[in-house]
Amino acid sequence: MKVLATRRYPGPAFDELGDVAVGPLQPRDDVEALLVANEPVDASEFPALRLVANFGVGYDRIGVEALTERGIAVTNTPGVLDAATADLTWALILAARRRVVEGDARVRAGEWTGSWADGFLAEELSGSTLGIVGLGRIGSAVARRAEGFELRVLSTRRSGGMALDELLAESDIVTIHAPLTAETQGLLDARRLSLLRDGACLVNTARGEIVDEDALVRELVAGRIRAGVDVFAHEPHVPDALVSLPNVVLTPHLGSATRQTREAMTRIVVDNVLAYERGEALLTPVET
Ligand code: 8YV
Repeated sequence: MKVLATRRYPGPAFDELGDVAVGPLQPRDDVEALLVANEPVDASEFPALRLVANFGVGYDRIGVEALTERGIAVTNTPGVLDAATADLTWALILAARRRVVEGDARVRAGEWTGSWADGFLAEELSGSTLGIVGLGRIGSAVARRAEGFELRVLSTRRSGGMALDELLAESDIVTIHAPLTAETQGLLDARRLSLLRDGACLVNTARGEIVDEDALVRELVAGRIRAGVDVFAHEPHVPDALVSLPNVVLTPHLGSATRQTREAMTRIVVDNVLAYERGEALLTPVET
């Protein structure tokens, strides 16, 4: 198959594809398989296209329905990034809750000039309540890690679980692990964000669009809550207002960014392409 990849995806498996074109999604008649990282695909620009293999579990930007209608198969990389994303979630929970980045900045600025025995206090982690919005594969990995920190865990899930409003009002820390869909877009709107407890901590390693970003900025500017944010509504744009705030920790969409996980993602992407070429069943097809 003639393959176009939007970048050289990490790890040795990539080389098994042989002669791959690497570059942006520009119209081409010959391309039969696209390797993308959630970039929108316009099938009319690739008349020979038969397969889109996404490097990532979330495929919200690709336009899966339009592709499926044209008989183009789509695959993703579920499972292999659960641990890495759960670990980054905990890094953000710990950093935001214990003011780690703020402390680092104060040390670097030469502002640590005496004992802070009487200041720079944060809220204890152990004994607090963690609310997981979306108890799927990644949410469950976050929940397993919560046991070690002795947290009480609440959760919502696609079907079942508790009501979201109740979870928001009862949690000290809220972390989002839902896919971006029509139902979850703007799920944490201004009203729901206002339900968060004073001093609560909100962490998002899922998708920026699940939270009303302007409303989140307002809550953070008001200093009412803390946050750890890995994903944004218009990546790589980060709202200016967030950059100078001490009560938010910002990372550049790093959830799956460990060498081991990214290489495992490439392995799945490549195995899907090879399976398609051999006429075998796809490993991880996206079903619509
Ligand atoms: C990205 C992700 O795909 O899996 C997902 O849904 O968002 C990530 O793994 C990855 O960061 C490459 O952009």
